[in-house]
Amino acid sequence: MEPQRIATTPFEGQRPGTSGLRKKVKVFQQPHYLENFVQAIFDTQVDLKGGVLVVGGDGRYFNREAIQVILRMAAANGVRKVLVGRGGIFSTPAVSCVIRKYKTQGGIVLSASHNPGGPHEDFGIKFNAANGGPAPESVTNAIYERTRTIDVYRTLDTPPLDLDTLGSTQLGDLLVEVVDPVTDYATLMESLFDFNAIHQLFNSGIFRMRFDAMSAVTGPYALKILEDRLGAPPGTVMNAQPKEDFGGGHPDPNLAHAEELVALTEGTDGLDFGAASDGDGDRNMILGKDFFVTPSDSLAILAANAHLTPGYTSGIRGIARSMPTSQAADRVAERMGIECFETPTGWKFFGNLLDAGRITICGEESFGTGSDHVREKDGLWAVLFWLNLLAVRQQSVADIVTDHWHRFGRNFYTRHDYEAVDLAAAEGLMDHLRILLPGLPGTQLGDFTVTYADDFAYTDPIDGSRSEHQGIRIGFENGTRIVYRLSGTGTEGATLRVYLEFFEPDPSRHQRETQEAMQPLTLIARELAQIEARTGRREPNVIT
Ligand code: VG1
Ligand code: CO
Repeated sequence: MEPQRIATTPFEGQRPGTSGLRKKVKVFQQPHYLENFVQAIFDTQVDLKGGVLVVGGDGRYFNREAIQVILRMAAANGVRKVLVGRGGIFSTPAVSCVIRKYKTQGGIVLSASHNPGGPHEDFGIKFNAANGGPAPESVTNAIYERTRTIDVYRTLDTPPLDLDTLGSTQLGDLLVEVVDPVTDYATLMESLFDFNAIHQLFNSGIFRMRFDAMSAVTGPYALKILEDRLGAPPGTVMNAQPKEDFGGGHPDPNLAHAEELVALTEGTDGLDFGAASDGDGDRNMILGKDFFVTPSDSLAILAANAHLTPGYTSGIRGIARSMPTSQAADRVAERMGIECFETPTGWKFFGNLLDAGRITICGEESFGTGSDHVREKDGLWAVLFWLNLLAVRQQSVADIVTDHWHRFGRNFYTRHDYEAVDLAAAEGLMDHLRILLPGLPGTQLGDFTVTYADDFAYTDPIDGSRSEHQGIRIGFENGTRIVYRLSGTGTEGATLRVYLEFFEPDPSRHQRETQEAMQPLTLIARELAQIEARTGRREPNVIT
């Protein structure tokens, strides 16, 4: 079985974004497109030669074909062993778990996360390093540079391998081991949380919950952990069967896309707890009865209560949040006397801090929370964390959150997304804001005085690497902020994200409705950026 050398030419635009290379399936289906990117990984990540690689994805359309391509190329590029999830399935946090547990040289995750799947929808690929985390910018830049000059890739001419039967097969010099994608991950969760307490909560007969897997990758994980191990009643996991097109929906756990679940938590008969995860299993949404927990609050609450769970009894070392995430976590860190870091958007920026032991818990406003147990955000981990808290504190979700606001004050928070807007218009809007920045400090916008205005740049405290243009921040007194960013995960035009936040110390004002309370700031944000004039959009199309 001689490796073949196939001549190729570079494709434009193979630069990974916030989380890997994401494009329409049709783009990935072009001859050599996927192969070029994969070869660029092998050409730049030299430890993979003779090493072990983990491969799996969220099961979306094109997942299986892509895995066959990667296996043949891994064999032709001298990889010694590949661990692939049965059926080609691995959630993103499970890949991270397996890389770390077996000390492999890295992993390849196939997913476009919360973006829809199917022949006309999205696909994605990303490389995770030996620490289990998404490759840092130095690595993604090297991979991208390689795609610009690539002229040959290596593969084998072999039929597809069976991915559905556990066990090992030889592919040339490569050993391909099909493994159960759930077991190692479930074992890790059991080591972090009080499964007995959660089991008792389910047994109490007075606690009702649903977990919505959104027809995506977490179905098998949630069935095994929630229903089999923790004894939740059958049917607790909804939409548990992963589908190539996620049943036609957006596998995005938010109030707009998880409507069915949200409805189940509302009204007199509403569930006590609702949770959902995204396409690749790294996001989470947490709901109580008639209650939505913002991801920024969730991060702060998990950090403040971590000592109540077995995995974090000795406390946490530090917290990090992405820049647009609310400053609720900062208040917890301050009270606990621990460090708090503000990083650019994207999980890859947490990796060094986690590896260096500077932080234990981190999160993003985009429904992502995680800890040093892996190097990805982790949807089911957050759900189990909340279940553990509910079991120990014997309070409702709403009471836990309200209690937190009483202790720390409330950071009102919302994000407004303007999706699929014209790229040039979106870039023009950001340029316009950049020009305004130097003149803003000291000026009055509505009732607010600008205290700082900048284009966020980050210097990694561990390796000193610098990342610029990570979002426009306009700060006012008392932590009030407007942040503007363009998405780095979309595949059509541009998506403008506007993040709004203000702090309310007065408990008598904590129960206000968020969008209403935010209205003055919303109007300032729209006007300052000339959103309607520049994009033609009066209103955002997704509000979280
Ligand atoms: C979005 C979120 C970001 C998250 C990223 C990947 O990126 O804002 O916080 O890390 O998605 O999440 P952007 O560039 O579109 O704003 V996932 O669940 O797609 O791996
Ligand atoms: Co995701």
